[in-house]
Amino acid sequence: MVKAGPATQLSLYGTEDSLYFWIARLALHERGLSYDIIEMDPFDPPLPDNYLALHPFGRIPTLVHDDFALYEASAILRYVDQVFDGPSLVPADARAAARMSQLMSLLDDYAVNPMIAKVVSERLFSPLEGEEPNEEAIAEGLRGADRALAAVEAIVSEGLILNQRSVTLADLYLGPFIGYFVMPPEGVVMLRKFPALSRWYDWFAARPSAMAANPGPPTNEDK
Ligand SMILES: N[C@@H](CCC(=O)N[C@@H](CS)C(=O)NCC(=O)O)C(=O)O
Repeated sequence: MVKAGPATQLSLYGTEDSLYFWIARLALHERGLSYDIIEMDPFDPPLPDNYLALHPFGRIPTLVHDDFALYEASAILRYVDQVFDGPSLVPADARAAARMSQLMSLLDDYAVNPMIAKVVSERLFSPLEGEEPNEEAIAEGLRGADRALAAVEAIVSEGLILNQRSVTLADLYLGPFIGYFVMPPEGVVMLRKFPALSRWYDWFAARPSAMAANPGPPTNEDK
């Protein structure tokens, strides 16, 4: 295990207004690591060839630790957990560990599109581009979000993970999804339907790593 210091260099490529960049930053803050942010905006192409050499799909984030480059947020979280000092972020219990993997995968597959690509992008990011939010997309996103959050509520209620006792990769993954989702008012209203998840989020959002990594609502100045 190592602590990032003079002998070890950590850089995170990405841009602040990004879900997966926020997730990766959370892991670094959770471990109390110092790191450089190298600004890379995938929504402002073309990306430089030296970045595409690190991430052939041209997305963010990418973590570079000394001579080791790694993309995919879930892989970054697992790497940071294993390499840097701190309490394990993967449960020892097989069922809790499996539930954690399930949660991360369900968020990627069933929550990004409705919650982030539809509700958050349309309500928060489109106006910054001078575009009217697509209300139909938002309504469809809210229906999908309801279904995804009901599944998350069941997992929180079960208590194997997201139980406010120990932090796992599931907490670090879920936090930014909910953090973005409650930036528009529709998200705040919907979250209230899910009491266990709401209690978890109140606890999570007050943790120092969550507060340090939260980019806040996007503004025109970020553009
Ligand atoms: N599976 C990837 C997803 C990364 C991703 O989609 N990042 C977004 C920003 S949150 C991105 O780079 N989008 C640019 C694009 O879609 O072209 C991961 O876990 O890192």
